[in-house]
Amino acid sequence: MKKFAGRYNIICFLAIAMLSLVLFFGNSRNILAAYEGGAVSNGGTITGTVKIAGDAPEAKTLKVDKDQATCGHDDIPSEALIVSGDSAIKNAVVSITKISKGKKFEGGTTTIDQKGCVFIPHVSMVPPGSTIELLNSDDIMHNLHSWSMKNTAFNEGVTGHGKLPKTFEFPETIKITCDVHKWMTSWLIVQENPYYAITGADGKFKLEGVPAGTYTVQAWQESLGKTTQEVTVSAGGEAKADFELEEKSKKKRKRKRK
Ligand SMILES: [Cu+2]
Repeated sequence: MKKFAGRYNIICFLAIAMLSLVLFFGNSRNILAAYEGGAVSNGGTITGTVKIAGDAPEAKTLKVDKDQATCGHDDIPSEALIVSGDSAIKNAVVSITKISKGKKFEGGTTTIDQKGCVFIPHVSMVPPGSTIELLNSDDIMHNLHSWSMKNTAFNEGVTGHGKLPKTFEFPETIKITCDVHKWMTSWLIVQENPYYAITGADGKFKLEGVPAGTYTVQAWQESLGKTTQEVTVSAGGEAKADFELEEKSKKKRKRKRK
């Protein structure tokens, strides 16, 4: 009887283990296969500008209070919100939130550098499954701390002129900081599909090769959050979508007044 129970336990254990494996790999494959890339004939474009609602806030600076021989003695301009004279926002990310099929997903950033105690680029994007070289071009120790939930989080030191390759499997907006120098922040967006753009100083963006259809397009900025709108693209056509993002403090004040 004991022998039978032992065998029964082993069979149950193996069955559960196999089921777990099937569910795990099936599930992760589903996540990775969420977007199907291929040729798009007669795709349209979505263009527009991302601006801040109301007056542009005063530009902020960050205090450099460590390793000044390498990082410099002066305060550095904060990149948390860069607004030009005509309210245009730099480094906003515009993307189609859900699209299952479209153009091939290629490109994306290959490196994020820590140079002069600043992350370069400040905002970047990669397809899921990409490996990025996280570099340290300085001659001092930096740290790489990823505040990720879906991808494996890391918090590791990187020596001067060292590098740390990391792979990002799942779509997620990830804040990366250097815990040695508190002013250093970068944002990596592991984007589900290739329909994204990071705005330049003029706040402008262009999404190309979009199959005809109606989509939810999102504009996101690290300090202001996100907003969405429905955009319809016709075959070979150009759809316009301008976005306005509001400062969180202004939103709160409005809510209180209501
Ligand atoms: Cu650092």
